[in-house]
Amino acid sequence: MDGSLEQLYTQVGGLIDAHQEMLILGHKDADGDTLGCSLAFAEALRTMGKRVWVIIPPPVPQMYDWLPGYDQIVERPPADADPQLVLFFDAGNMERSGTAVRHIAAHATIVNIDHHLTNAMFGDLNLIDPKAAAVGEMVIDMLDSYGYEITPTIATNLYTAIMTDTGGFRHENTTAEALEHAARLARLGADPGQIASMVYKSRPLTTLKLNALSLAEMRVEADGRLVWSKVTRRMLKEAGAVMAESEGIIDNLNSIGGLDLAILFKEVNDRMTKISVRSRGAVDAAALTAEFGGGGHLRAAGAEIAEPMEKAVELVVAAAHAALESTAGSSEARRTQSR
Ligand SMILES: [Mn+2]
Repeated sequence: MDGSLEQLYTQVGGLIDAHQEMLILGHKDADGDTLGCSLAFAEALRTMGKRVWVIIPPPVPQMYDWLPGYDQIVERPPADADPQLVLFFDAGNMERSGTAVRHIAAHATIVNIDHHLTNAMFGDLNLIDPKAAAVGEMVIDMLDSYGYEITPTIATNLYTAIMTDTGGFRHENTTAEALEHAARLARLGADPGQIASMVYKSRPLTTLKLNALSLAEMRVEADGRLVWSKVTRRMLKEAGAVMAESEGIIDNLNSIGGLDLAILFKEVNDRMTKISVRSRGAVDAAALTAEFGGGGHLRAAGAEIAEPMEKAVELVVAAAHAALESTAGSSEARRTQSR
């Protein structure tokens, strides 16, 4: 951990000492990292006698309803509360927390704890560590620096954060440090087999049906370097699924050999299309989504585009080809090298 980050952790510790009531905010389309961190940190704060409310923009994914503390997620703080300290975990920008930000008091102090390269630095304090595989790793460091005990339930939440953000310890962000943190959490009571089975082996049939419908319309372009597909409202209806169940489709696309860019288009409504992007080699997923007001990581990013599906496909596929062309040299070199 670098020194300036450690200083910021100490500053946040001072703020926590100075406040009795606080809000924890996650991001919409909540994932294991934002949920695990929010629930873990809330437990630690409650143990210290603080009043804490965890707000996750709805719909909160049901697939995580087994996480310890999930049932304590609320839509807003109670009327008698006036939390003046707000902690964000894993939110690249305020918009990522949707309407939940309405519950922030005008003069509240905002602490932004994140690992996205593209973080908008919206907090009064911004604790950003792009080297952290998951914000879960940063939360471990914070709890350690405050001397908070990592209980088995905190360990379960933080292990889930690290496991899911590394794609089950498979993505490039799976560093020795991430594995060491995970090992420590396993020693403290997280059950790796159980957690993996809750996350990866508990999918409803409707999720697989949606995968099948989406993959059937997969398109391959640029000599196999670009693969894209979509999830339409018609597919959701046909599969009996909700949009949250499309989460794994992009990783299915990204499992194909030889590609540099995988894109999934999700039809929210007539005027809004979301994209998920995965990249390899010299192609930067965050840079591509930034062209459309989005962001994320080098290898995984997303954006919300205020266009109907067809128009979004046209714009993003064109930008994808441009991104691939600008990295053509390095990709060719990489292919030659791997032979
Ligand atoms: Mn994350």
